[in-house]
Amino acid sequence: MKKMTKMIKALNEQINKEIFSGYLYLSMVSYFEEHSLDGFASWFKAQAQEELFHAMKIYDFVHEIGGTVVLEAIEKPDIEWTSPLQIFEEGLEHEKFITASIHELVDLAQEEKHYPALDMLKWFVAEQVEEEANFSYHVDLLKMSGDKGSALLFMNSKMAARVPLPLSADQMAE
Ligand code: OFO
Repeated sequence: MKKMTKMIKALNEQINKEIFSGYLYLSMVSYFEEHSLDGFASWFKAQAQEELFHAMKIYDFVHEIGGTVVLEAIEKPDIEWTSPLQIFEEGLEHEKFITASIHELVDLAQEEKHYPALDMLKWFVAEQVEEEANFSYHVDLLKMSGDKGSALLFMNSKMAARVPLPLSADQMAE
């Protein structure tokens, strides 16, 4: 195995967190599927995919800088959800946690004078602003709509505009 510097170790931990994010959002998809909120389910499937893309961005970067990717076990996400609002609130909290983690990586890259990592992480700093804004916006909408009734159904139809890339064999065949 190649050398595991502090920076590479921390990037490996971030890969794990990004994959966990995807896992968490897939767990949320399940709630929406069970409640026939297909638009929300579609939005969260796309979100879960985006998290895998985030993980792969770091995964590829670690290899580019001559490091080793060491994949660890992914934590089990929560599976008990009570409402769309609670889900978005949990999502927002999770994104704040990820933002803090990205900022710690930036601090480390600065300390270590790891300029390539600093450059790569700029993308994530901007992305986290978007991630938090996205969840926060939906928390606000759900609070305004009362998290149920026709407003929720209207929101569900709007959420359907965000679709994942083909995920299942059925979709691939379409
Ligand atoms: Fe990877 O941004 Fe969300 O978690």
